[in-house]
Amino acid sequence: MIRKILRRVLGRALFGNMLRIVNYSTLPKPIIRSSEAQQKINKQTDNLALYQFETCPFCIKVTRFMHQNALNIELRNTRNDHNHKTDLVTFGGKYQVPCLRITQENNEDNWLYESDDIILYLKNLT
Ligand SMILES: N[C@@H](CCC(=O)N[C@@H](CS)C(=O)NCC(=O)O)C(=O)O
Repeated sequence: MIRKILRRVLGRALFGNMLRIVNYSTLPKPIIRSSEAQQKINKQTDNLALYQFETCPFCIKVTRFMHQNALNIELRNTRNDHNHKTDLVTFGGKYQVPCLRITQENNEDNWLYESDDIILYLKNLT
């Protein structure tokens, strides 16, 4: 039983870290915008933060999209920072990453789960 759990945990860690290495070594080149266009998009993403961790395949999907589209969004690692995890669970409603925190002008937050929905939201900004 313990061996089975150990094998599963180690397998996941190995898979996640391999994914992380493959991701870093195959990162596509980001698009280049004029500085005005980049400043405009930076303003649009200023109110966003992505809760994630590096070995999560769904998070990698979103962060690759961000990288490719030169979207400068703050990354909040829920594995390394307990406060980020607590915020995600308390205010977002559940512990699932990736999750995009969208702070509106009235300072209220929307918590957007699901990698495909996050990418769709970001696509509409670009
Ligand atoms: N359908 C979701 C799946 C997200 C998902 O399964 N995330 C995992 C990490 S890879 C998670 O948050 N698991 C909760 C945990 O680690 O406790 C998506 O596409 O975003």
